[in-house]
Amino acid sequence: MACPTVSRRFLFKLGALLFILVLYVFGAAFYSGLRLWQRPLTFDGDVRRLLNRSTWDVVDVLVAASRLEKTTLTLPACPIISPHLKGPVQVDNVSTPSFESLAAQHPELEAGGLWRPTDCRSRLHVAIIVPYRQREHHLKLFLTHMHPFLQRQQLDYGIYIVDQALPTRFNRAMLMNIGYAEASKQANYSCYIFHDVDLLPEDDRNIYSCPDQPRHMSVAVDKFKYRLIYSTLFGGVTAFKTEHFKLINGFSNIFFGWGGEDDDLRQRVDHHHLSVLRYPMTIARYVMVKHTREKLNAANRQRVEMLRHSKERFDTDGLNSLQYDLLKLEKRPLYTWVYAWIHE
Ligand code: UDH
Ligand code: NGS
Repeated sequence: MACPTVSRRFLFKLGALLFILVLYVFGAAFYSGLRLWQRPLTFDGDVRRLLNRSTWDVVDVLVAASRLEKTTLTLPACPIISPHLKGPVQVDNVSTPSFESLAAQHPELEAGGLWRPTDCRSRLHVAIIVPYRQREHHLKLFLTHMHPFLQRQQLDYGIYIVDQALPTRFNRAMLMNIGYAEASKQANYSCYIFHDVDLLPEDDRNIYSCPDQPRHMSVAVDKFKYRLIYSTLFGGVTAFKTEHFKLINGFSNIFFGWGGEDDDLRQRVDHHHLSVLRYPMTIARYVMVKHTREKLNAANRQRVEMLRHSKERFDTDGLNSLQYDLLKLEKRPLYTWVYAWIHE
């Protein structure tokens, strides 16, 4: 009768082992759950990252998913046309509140100048990338105007101010690439809008989305009497689906000083057989805030010659050759500040 004794002992050991295992599983699940409940979750930041992990972060994913369901997933999709649009809007290009009072007016913003509707699930996940240096007055006007504008469009958006450290010559195009690179580390944006700080849209039916082809947004600017100064103009504000921006290898990095970088970008679009869309002139209207040209952004004398050879560089000069030093990335109340050093 040795057999039943052995098997009883064996069964007891097995039972104990199973008990410890179950305790371990529940303990870890409880701990993971606690960790996630303690802070706000974002779909892109948290769930995507968790989904990339393996083993037992499955527990994290389940907890995250159950929380999302309570927040984002059960919300209805936002209507195709936002009910909050006003059409033509007044553009204030004079008053300059302090950043503090502006921030106080926007308690709805998440740190870093992020926002998404709370009553519906946005259809659009957009990063607004702004090249910047020493234009505080413009920046205040921009933020004052843009946050309410983008919110009326029910976008899930973030504003990234990409600030070039002194004293190298200004490089608008490279700042756009840096903005793209840094914003894409923060979230999985499907749409990038590259936006001069001195352009303020006058009509909120000018939706900041990225359609199936790149879009030139700043079609009719007051400075040019609301006319397109040449048919292939691609400066000011442009919108790209992420895959298209990657496809064209972003902007060129070699245009220091004013001019030409937008024409180079346009050539990249054409080269990849993409077309450029535009909203009607009656809607895509902008006010350009007045300013003089900065010394470190003097016209680039080589720009015309450089444009002649653009095509030779498309595959080697752009996102895949981007080099910079990130001096700081700060999630400020109204925007994410990306402070970068560019070598010339
Ligand atoms: N920018 C800065 N700081 C600078 C230079 C440029 O923030 O020192 C940014 C800003 O976002 C600006 C964008 O780069 O909107 C484009 O630069 P820009 O405004 O100088 O170029 P734009 O073609 O205007 O819009 C040039 C007009 C020069 C004024 C001529 C005066 N009659
Ligand atoms: C073109 C420039 C573009 C510039 C556009 C509008 O001539 O970079 O004017 O400039 N191209 C070249 O110089 C080759 S604006 O009047 O808005 O400052 O964007």
